[in-house]
Amino acid sequence: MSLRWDLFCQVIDNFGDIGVCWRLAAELGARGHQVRLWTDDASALTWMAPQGAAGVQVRPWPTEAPPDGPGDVVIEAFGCEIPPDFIAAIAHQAGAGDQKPLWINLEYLSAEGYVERCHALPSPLMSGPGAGLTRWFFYPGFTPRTGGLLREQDLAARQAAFDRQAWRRRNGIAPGDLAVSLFCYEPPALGQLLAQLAPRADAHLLVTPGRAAQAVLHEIATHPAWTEREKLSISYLPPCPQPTFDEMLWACDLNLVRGEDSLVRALWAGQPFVWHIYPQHDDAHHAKLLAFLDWLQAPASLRRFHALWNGLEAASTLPLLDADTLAEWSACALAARARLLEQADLLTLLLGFVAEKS
Ligand code: TRH
Repeated sequence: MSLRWDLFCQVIDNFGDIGVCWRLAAELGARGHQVRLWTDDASALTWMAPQGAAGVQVRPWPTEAPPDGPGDVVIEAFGCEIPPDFIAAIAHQAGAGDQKPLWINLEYLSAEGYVERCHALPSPLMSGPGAGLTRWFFYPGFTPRTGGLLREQDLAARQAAFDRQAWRRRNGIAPGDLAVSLFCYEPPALGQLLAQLAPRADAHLLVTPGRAAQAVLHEIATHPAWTEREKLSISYLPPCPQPTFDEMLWACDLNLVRGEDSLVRALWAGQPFVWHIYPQHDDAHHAKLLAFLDWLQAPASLRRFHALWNGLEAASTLPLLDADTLAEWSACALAARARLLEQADLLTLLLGFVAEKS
C-alpha cells in the first residue's frame, strides 16, 4: 500500500543528517510511497542527489502543516523538533478519531546495548501541542532486535553490474595497486597514515572534498619533513552524487569512512574499512566505537588502527597496511556484511512497524 510520508530533517553539521534522510526518502519513493522531505538546509542535495528521486518532494522547513494536512507517517529524524503548528495538525487529525499519522523518531545509529532495549518503545507526550499523542522510537542497528540498516532493494543488482576493474582503469589504478578512499574529519593519526603510504608508488589516495581534503593539505603543509609524498598519488575529488560515492567504496581496497551513512555504505561495499566516528564533546563516542568494533568482531590490528585513527590511543604506531593485514580486515568486513545480509533492511522493518501500529 502506498503511504504519504512527512520526513523532517534538520542539518546540524556535515552531511550525515541529510544523507541518511535522502537515502530513506529515495528508497520510500522507489517502493511506491509519496514523501515530503522537509529540511532547513537542502544545499548538499545539489551534489548528493542532483537527479532527485521519484515520489520525493524536497520542501523548505515548514511553519505549519500543508493544506492537505500531515501524511500517514511523520518521521522526525535524529530528534529534530517538528514545528509546533505542524504538531498541532497531527493532534487535530488524531483527535478526529483517525489513527494516523503515526509519529516516529528515527534515531542515530549505534551498536550499543541500549539500542535493542529502546528500539520500538513508545514515548507519550505529556505537554505542548502534541499532549496525549504517542511518538515511537525507531533505532537503526546491527542486530535483528534493532531497526536494521538502510539497504536499497536494487543494491545487490547494482553491485553485481558494477565493473570494478573498469572503474579502476578509468582512475589510473592498476589491479594490484592499493586504492584508499579518505572521508574523515581530522584524524589524529592522519600524518602517520600519509607517512606510511608516501614511499609506496603503488598507493593511490582518493581524498573527498571538505574536511578530509583540508586535513590532508594541512598535514602536508605542517610536516615538511615528510618528503617522499611525490611517490604516493593523491587525488582530490569533487563532491559527487551518493551512487557515485558508493561505487568509489566498491572499487577501493581500503575505505576510510566517517559519521553514519558512509559507515553503512562501507559495510555494504564489503572491502576493508576504518571508521572515523563523529566526535562528541563528552567522549561518548568512545563507548560507541568500541561497541561497534565488538559487533564487527574486529581483529586486533583493526582495533588498534581504529584506536589511533580516532585518538583513543596516542603515541603508538599505526598497523602496517600490508597484504596480510588487509586480507584479515577483508575477511572481517565480508563476514560482517554476510551477517547483515541475513537481516531485514531498515525500510522493510519500518514498513512492518508502521503496518503493526496503524
Ligand atoms: O558528513 P558526515 O560526517 O555526517 C555526520 C554523521 O552523520 C554524524 O553521525 C552526525 O551526527 C553528523 O553528521 C551531524 O558523514 P556521513 O554520515 O557518512 O554522511 C556523509 C554523506 O555524504 C553520505 O550520505 C555520503 C555523502 N557523500 C556523497 O554523496 N558524495 C561525496 O562526494 C561525499 C564526500 C559524501
